[in-house]
Amino acid sequence: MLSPDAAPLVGIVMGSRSDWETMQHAAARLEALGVPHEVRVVSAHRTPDLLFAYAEQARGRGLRAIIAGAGGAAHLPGMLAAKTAVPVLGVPVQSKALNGLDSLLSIVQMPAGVPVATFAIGNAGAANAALFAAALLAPEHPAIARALDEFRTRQTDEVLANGDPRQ
Ligand code: RP5
Repeated sequence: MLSPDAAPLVGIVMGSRSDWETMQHAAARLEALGVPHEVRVVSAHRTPDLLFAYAEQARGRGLRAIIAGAGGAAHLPGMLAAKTAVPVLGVPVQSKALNGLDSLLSIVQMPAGVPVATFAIGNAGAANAALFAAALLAPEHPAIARALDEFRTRQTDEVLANGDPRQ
């Protein structure tokens, strides 16, 4: 187990506090797997200078992945990826107006040369981005690799043990 005080390896950022309801699922997964992480609101539109500073300092501060969630005109993941080579995992937040299709299309359609790994809309995307970040870290962090393997085994066992949906 990595020390809870260890420097963050993963940054979870989101365009607004209102995205936390979704992005908390990423934080919960990282917490459960013992992955040191930080959580910040960083808006592409409302705090662009902070976005640039965050991206520019990410690698030097030891971040190995950035999970970026945003909704609507979701420019945060793409702009982070434009400013850092640290892998950016984009989570489309489910918007009220268009159910997150706007967020998904804003995040996924990056031009060649500036990649963002794009996940499912909403809670599942946030959870999977965290699991993916843990998988990226696993080769260099045996404790994370073990936690990830145990999670997968537990998940499989639970499904196998509850195969009859009538019970
Ligand atoms: C985006 O606008 C945020 O990522 C959020 O999903 C959406 C709405 O933001 P609020 O108006 O709730 O702050 O930038």
